[in-house]
Amino acid sequence: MTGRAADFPIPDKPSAPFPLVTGYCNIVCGFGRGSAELGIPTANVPVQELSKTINGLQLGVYFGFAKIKAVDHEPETVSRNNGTKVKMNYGRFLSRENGDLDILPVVLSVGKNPFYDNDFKTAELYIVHEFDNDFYGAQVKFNILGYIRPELNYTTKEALIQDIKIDIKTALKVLNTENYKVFRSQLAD
Ligand code: ADP
Ligand code: RBF
Ligand code: MG
Repeated sequence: MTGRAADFPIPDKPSAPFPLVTGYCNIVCGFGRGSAELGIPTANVPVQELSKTINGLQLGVYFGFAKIKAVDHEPETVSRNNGTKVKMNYGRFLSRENGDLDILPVVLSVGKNPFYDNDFKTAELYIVHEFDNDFYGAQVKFNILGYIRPELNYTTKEALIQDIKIDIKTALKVLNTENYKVFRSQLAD
């Protein structure tokens, strides 16, 4: 799981500019490709809601912890740019019993998704947890504890998926070490 050419060495504890922590950010809809095409859903957050420091990070893959909360709002259906519809449930199905509200490991992609030819930057979080429902319109607060690799272009969808799976493994391994685990508490209220 180590040794990909693009991997950066991960220090044994977060080193500057990390840790970075956000406030609660809105979970908005993107193109809907994460789950549909890659089988890896990502909660998209507007980059304008992120700090200058986070926006100044190089495009690539990062890891940390995240915590989601529901927003008190009536469900609403919105249209994507491509015309498909998304039902925003504002997190009303999030379940404490299922662990959905826990502080969870996250891999974060800050990039322009060259594989999909986007010309704008997105910040997307894959939260390492099985949710029974989506949670568009809910909010997420997260920290960034380290950097895994730069954003890459891929010739196949399978190669992108495979690399994301390696990112997830790498993140889980590091987040499980004492010097990183302690930063879960940054997200406790
Ligand atoms: P979009 O392009 O609209 O972001 P995705 O296919 O990436 O579409 O799906 C994202 C949605 O899936 C998230 O907004 C969230 O509501 C839901 N979701 C379900 N499980 C997860 C997960 N483990 N991590 C992130 N989002 C998840
Ligand atoms: N997209 C890319 O084009 N290149 C990447 O290197 C890349 N790395 C990613 C790493 C992770 C951990 C995640 C969650 C996503 C990554 N993506 C990457 C973004 C992917 O293309 C995106 O999630 C889909 O376009 C759905 O929005
Ligand atoms: Mg997404």
